[in-house]
Amino acid sequence: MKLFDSKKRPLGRSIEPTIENSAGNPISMVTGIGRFGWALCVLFLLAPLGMSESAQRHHSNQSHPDDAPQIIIDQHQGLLIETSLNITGEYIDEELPIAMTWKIFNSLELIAEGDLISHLIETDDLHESSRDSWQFSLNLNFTSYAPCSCILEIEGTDTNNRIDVAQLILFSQSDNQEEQLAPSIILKVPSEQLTGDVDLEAIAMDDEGFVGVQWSISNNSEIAMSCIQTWIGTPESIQWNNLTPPILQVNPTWSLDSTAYDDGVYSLIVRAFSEDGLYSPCACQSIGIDNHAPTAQIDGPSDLNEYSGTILFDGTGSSDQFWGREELVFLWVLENELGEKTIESGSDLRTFEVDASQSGNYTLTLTVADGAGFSDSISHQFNISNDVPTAALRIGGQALADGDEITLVDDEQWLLECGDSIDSDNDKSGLICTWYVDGEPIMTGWERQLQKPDDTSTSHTLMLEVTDDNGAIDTIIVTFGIQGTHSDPMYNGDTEGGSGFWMLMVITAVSLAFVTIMILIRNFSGHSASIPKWKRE
Ligand SMILES: [Ca+2]
Ligand SMILES: [Ca+2]
Ligand SMILES: [Ca+2]
Ligand SMILES: [Ca+2]
Repeated sequence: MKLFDSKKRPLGRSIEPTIENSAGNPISMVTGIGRFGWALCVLFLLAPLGMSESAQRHHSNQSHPDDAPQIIIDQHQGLLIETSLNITGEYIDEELPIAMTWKIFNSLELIAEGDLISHLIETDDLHESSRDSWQFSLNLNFTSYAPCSCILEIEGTDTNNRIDVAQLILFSQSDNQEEQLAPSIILKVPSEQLTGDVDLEAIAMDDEGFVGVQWSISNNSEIAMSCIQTWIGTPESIQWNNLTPPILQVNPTWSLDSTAYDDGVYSLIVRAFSEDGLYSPCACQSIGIDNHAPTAQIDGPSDLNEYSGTILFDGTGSSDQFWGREELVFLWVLENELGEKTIESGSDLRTFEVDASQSGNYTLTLTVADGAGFSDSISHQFNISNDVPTAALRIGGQALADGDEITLVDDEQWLLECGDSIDSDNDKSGLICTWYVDGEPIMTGWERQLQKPDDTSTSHTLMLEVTDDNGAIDTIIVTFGIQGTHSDPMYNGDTEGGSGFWMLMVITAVSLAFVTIMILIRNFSGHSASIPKWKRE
């Protein structure tokens, strides 16, 4: 957004003060920890609760930040220079800068500039952040600059293009004339993103000491454009607020109630004024005002069945007034029934993926944080259900249903299969088939051989038990026996009854035939047959 757009940033102000200042600049440490600082704090607080690997990975990525450089000038503000001055100071960072320059402004005019990078000499000093430091020394001849209400600006850029700027107010009076020198001003803003009451500080001096300050805030786009420069001329039609010249000889500080303004981008402008009626150029800085918490939103399913793949939860509906979603840091925390957490965070990390193959009750919490440290959280509970498998059994290639009875051809073994069993795609390949004969588990496997039972005097039961990764079970029980033995479930029923019937029929038929034949024989032979007769003789 505009605030962080380098094109609109006044020259020489740090790019991301919320990050670098946590290591470098004590001013910003007081005011806010910024978006990433906030996210890190949340992660730090969550750490003892147990982080998943992904969370720790994320955390470790941020545990070696590249801090913004820090430039310190040894000389005091408001120095009066007669002819020449030796400026000394330190550059503090992890490594040497890629660029380091100095510039001298007289009012709005750049009157001299040069390179400092070749003037850096490493020191043995150890710093709080255990970073290295390099000393610089710069000889400036002011004879050609006087009279001058000057500001020396030293800017260093590190390898990640992070910038620090140090500014020093200098006055140089010409030898021959006692001209009144205009005051100069340096504005110190604790952060680019302001919220609530903000303490602001300026250094406003002329060659005789501290002077008064006027300040103003504007959301005028032309002023915003000119704010690209560190110092600008006084904008037209601007309402100044006066800070009366301090009685004590200190830098003016004042409190800005940022809640008096809508969230947005503004230009903060200050100028110094002396008792002589002289004004400094205006120091201008682009600031953001944010006094409203963002709102978190999660879109995603609440109930679903397991499958191979991921469920996408979408936090795109989260938003922040004026600043929008793009500026938000997203922190996702997924917690399962065991209290195990998976944590992911990142800028505008709008979506979160969950493995759909792991059934259970989950709580997904999204926290979004804006640049001012406001945040909002929302929790979404969802359940991934496990499908109970459906067992499917084949013996010798024939599909059987629960309760079936089967007569097996007399053989030594028969092929058993359970591969047609049904479950969700993620569970299918992991199904366990356990085979029971007469209630005894004998083997597991998708394809096995059923050995011929030793006892063929009675029928047997075969049970297939199909179990998925969640322990959900389905079973099929069939009764089997071997053809031609008493074990055949059909042996005592249709087979025996049928043969008895046919036997009876055969016996009856044979008997009938026999009787018929006997009758026929008697009939044909009876009359002609000689019946033995008694002879009288
Ligand atoms: Ca650095
Ligand atoms: Ca906000
Ligand atoms: Ca499962
Ligand atoms: Ca299942």
